[in-house]
Amino acid sequence: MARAKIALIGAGMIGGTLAHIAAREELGDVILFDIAEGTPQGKALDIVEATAVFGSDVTLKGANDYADIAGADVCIVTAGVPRKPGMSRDDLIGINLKVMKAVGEGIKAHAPNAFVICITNPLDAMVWALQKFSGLPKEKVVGMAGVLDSARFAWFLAEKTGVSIKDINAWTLGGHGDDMVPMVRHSTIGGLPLPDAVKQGFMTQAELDAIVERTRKGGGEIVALLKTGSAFYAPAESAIAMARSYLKDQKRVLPIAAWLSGEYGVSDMYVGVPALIGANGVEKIIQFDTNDDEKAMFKTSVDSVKGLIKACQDIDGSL
Ligand code: TXD
Repeated sequence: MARAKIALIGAGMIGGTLAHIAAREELGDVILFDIAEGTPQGKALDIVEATAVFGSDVTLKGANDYADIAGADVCIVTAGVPRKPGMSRDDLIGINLKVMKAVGEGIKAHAPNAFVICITNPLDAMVWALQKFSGLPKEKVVGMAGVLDSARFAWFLAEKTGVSIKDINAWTLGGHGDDMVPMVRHSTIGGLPLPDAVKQGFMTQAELDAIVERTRKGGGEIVALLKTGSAFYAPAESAIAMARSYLKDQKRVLPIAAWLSGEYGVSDMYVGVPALIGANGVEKIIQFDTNDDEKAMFKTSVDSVKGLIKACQDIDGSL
């Protein structure tokens, strides 16, 4: 069987890290695409030389022409500009919407059968625009944010309680903004829902509240430390988990930005929900039961995504 072809659109910090992980894992042959000349070629050459050391039978190639992504099985999109300190994700909207138009048209022309994972911020609006610009089926276009936000939530819980990260299952839903919804009742430590973990003394309620708050601001915490860009290791790992589930038909249930048609009371937009990813793309949306508080938080988050979509429509009349 031929090796999978993975096209990485954007060869910046996340794009390069994605290429490195995909190569180490022998997930498939990698095309690293960017408008910057030299960067994708240089990174591809650097990583392909490393395959001699870690022994992976994959090829990597840098590209500035969309023709090189032809027939890709997976496209992971990081093209655009990242946040600088003091910038909100929404400030990026004008610049990155234009980038999504170019990328969507490139994918439509050269890789219409791909499973597309958008990472570019503001995520929930950019994945929506990318689906429109590319015209690909909605179950084949998804956004990565929830896996990352949930990973941060899980790690903060592991650090606080001293329980192995392997035995923590954390979920965040909603949009990828500071009003995302960490699902306290549905997240577990060793199978115990977090409210029960508090009762059993793993942490205090105040400590749990602080972790929820830190999760919401997790992206900004890294931006403030790095000063010249945003997180890239954990975002890349998160997108690879999604690509792997598609390519290997693993049918993992992951929190992703998925197109909703009535689930969670939301229609015709992308928001973070648990979804099963298999060989057909998004095969099922999993619906958590939500109480009034959770519903209200989810609605606030959905409303801010609606605001971003409206801003996109104001900028580009074709949307
Ligand atoms: O959870 C999440 N979804 C995120 C999202 C977590 C972290 C970062 N998140 C966002 O990912 C971030 O706000 C950015 O919008 C993207 C990519 O972040 P990265 O850190 O990789 O940004 P870089 O290093 O600036 O890389 C972007 C590359 C850079 O090489 C540009 O030359 C290229 O994108 N670029 C383009 N490539 C192709 N086509 C076009 N039009 C283009 N414009 C810029």
